Amino acid sequence: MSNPPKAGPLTGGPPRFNVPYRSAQSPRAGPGGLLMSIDDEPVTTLDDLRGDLARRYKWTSSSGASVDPTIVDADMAALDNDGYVIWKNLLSADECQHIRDAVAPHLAHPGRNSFEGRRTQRVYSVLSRTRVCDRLVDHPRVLAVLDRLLMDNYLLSALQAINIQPGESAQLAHHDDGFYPIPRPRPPLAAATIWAIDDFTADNGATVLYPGSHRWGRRRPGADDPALPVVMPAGSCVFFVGTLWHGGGANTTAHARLAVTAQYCQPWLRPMEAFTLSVPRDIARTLSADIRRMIGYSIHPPFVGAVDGLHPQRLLDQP
Ligand SMILES: O=C(O)CCC(=O)C(=O)O
Repeated sequence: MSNPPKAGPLTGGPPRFNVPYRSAQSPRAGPGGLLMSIDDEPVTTLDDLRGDLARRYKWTSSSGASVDPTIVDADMAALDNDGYVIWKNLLSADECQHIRDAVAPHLAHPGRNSFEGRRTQRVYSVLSRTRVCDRLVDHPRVLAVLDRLLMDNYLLSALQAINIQPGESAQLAHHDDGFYPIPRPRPPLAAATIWAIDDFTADNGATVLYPGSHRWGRRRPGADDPALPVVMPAGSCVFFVGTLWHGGGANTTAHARLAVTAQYCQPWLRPMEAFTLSVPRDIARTLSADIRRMIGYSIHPPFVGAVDGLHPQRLLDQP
């Protein structure tokens, strides 16, 4: 898979924005009140707008940097080849139980259509309800791959618990970045994790993947395309690129199948869930730096995501 270029979309032509930096023509006060010379002007070409202009909120590396690069190389090779990678047993049995206990009170009505699942319960806005899924969202193994797959300051697009109940039929196959109207084939604009909180079996609703389908052009899965149910024990995670065709499986057993899915997208796209609206600021202040950055307290250079011309993190610094 060819990674999207790590450059911004500003590629030539005159700027159509008012750059909120003072004129390069006159000296100006820099950090500590020192006068800065014209040589310190950070923006003299459009290429300069692709970098980190923040003076106060510098980029920090994600916790994915803690993962051995050779492990990430192998994950990237699997994603390139198959479109997915499975990581077994990342969560303990206790962690899965905590997630079950925290999610259970919110499992209410079934889905409103066959895509959500008429016999499937979904919990949205998970970040505003419980902290038990945070470790899934910012798991270093996930971030290490996202750090290579997407551009800096990629965003969390969705976080849901999905409980597929007995009698549910297979979900319509789809790919998760399909609602962005950019034709295929193309690099992924997004990526997804699905965490098994219960064991995933071939007949209890395990996610069904179409290996290699991330490379397809306009075609959809047909009856002859090999489909792979992601059979994995509770605590495991399947990571796949946004171009991979997949769907929730049918549950023909007598027991529900609980999963948590966290989805991520390029920093210049609109996420599925509006986390800056759904997560109150006093909760946002308690989140990890990785999650804060991914729910929108970050900038896609030079200005995407700004609040009143400033870095959105400033909102969390105010009382
Ligand atoms: O629950 C699953 O296994 C997959 C669900 C899914 O792909 C979706 O709802 O977009």
